[in-house]
Amino acid sequence: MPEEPPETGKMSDRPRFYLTTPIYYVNDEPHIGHTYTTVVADAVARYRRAVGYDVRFLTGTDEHGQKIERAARAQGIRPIELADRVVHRYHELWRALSISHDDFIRTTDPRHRLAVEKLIRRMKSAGDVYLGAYEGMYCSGCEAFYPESQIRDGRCPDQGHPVERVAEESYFFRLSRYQEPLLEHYRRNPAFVRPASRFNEVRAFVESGLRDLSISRTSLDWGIPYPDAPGHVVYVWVDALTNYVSALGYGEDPEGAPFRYWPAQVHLVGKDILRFHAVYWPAFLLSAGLPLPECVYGHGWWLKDEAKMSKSLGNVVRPGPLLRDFGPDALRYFLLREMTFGLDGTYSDEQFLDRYNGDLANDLGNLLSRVVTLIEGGLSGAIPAQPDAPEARELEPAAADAHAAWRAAFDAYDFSGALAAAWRLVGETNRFLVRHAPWALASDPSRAETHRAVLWGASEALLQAAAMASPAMPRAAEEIASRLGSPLPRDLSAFRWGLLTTGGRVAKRAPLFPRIDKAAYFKESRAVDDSKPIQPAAPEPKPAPPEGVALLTIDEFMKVDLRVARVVSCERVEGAEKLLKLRVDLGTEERQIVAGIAKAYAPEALVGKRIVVVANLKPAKLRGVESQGMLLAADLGGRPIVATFEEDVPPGTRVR
Ligand code: ME8
Repeated sequence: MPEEPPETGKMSDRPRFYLTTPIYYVNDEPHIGHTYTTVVADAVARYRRAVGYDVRFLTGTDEHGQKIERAARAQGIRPIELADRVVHRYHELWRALSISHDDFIRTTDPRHRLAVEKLIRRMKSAGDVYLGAYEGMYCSGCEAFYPESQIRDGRCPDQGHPVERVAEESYFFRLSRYQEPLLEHYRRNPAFVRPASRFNEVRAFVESGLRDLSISRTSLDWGIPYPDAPGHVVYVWVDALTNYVSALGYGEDPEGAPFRYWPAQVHLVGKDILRFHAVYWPAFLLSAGLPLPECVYGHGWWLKDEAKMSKSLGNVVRPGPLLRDFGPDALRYFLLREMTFGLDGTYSDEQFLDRYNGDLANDLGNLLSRVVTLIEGGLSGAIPAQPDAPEARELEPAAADAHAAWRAAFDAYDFSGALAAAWRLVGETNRFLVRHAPWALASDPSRAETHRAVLWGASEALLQAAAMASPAMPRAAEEIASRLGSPLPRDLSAFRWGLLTTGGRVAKRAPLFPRIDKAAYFKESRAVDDSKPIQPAAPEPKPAPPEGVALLTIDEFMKVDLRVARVVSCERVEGAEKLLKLRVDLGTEERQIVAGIAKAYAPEALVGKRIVVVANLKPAKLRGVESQGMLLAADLGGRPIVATFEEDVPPGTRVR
């Protein structure tokens, strides 16, 4: 059953819904795993707004700790410089994907530091903090200690990252005290952790006994100074988890003041970090006297080649190429539709294209073109008032059913189910058109009313489906509504038949989701998955070029995709004295390029420079290192001089 529609009225009367994503580490650029949680959160936020909630949606970045410090050192820059650079990428990506967050927290924000200090002081005054010494196996990949018994071959049990022995003085949080209070909370709140199978794992972990938790580090500078303890910085997970309240002003509010939107209705996280959210975070909150979130949802992983995507395995799929080739709504749709929320899912280019062609180009896109063309041809492009003929209501029960199923599924975090409900209506509408064949009715004046009713009914049903798709595909939904000459309905709390604007004019435009020829796509385009570029097919044998320098036609020249790229980082290739390996930003994606310029350039001299790259060159390996393009340089008697720009040209700009 869908939740009761909340009462409408003044802003403050609306029920609140505070939801969060994890804050992402800034040691690496976002991949589709990070994209997934944020797209899910955005769909939930949009859905809740549409059914009447006062929504607060938070995302952000986790910028302190050893992991970030090391990544910055490897690039020869300060941690804050790395953070600023990667945060910029997150902002760009969220904008490109129409993410509607209300706030973006960075753990380097002053407001955040105040909140962390306040939380620690509260835990201390509760008698839950003491000074001790820690010796143990630390995993900087997970930023967590593990018991020695769990270490296999020097690697952590959760994700297989290398661990190292750490011994230092540390402040401890009395986590052991919270074993019973946590179990009690779990008993009283059976939906505190979802899905239920993961709740069982969390419960079993707590039942097996909780050890006190080290919450400060002395071997590290890159963190929030631990209050009143020079030389200590706050353990990065205490720091990170506090973001959920620091963004609400916890640190800035006077002691004890209630702060708006807390507690959260849901923390959306991947299953990799469920324990931090379902055990440590509630224990900190209990200690600090704050209410606990209503639910922590630990979703599954996107796998590639049967493994979780990770930079170290080199199997990540980045959103850039998918966005470039298919647009934001196709990517959002795929992520929400293809994965059963809570379970793991496997990414493949093939599946992406199948979903795109099947659901978007065929089912939805064709319905839209059909309806618009029929109204243009048969009704001079104007949406009539709802006709009296029964065909105008024929799809109403299907739409009402779809709406009810859509609400129930969204309330249950079943995004695939919610979209399936909307697509059932799309399918019904396509069948309805085939059944009534309005193209035949148009020529029979005695059936004019039926003709109008069929076209009106199909348009209305399509607008209903677009509204249901809107939390997942906000731009496409707006576009569909606009092509039907109606505003996209904002209030979706209750089903209502008759959303179309009478007199609205339909607009015929290019296909919303043009069909992609799969074979040609794989052959011609760069890979959907840029972690493993699919090699273009071997070129056709060409006639031998004429002697001397051949003249090119403009079309031939334009086949070379020259782009401005910004050098993000650059290093020597071990064992190859001529080669430098560059990471370059191409606007929509990053690439690795290997160039034989090491004798002429120190790696750091190139970082930040804008260069010209051949972006559609077949990837090649140089000394075993993959190069995904080529940079342009003048050849001055064997000395390369890299082509650069004097002006600040945005990465990705075409050069011709
Ligand atoms: O853990 N499939 O940050 P992080 C699905 N800073 N989701 C994935 C994924 C995959 N293959 N890979 C990553 C951190 N994610 C901490 C969090 S919160 C207070 C601190 C998503 O950059 C998923 O939500 O490693 C996962 O929990 C998160 O990205 C981890 O991001």
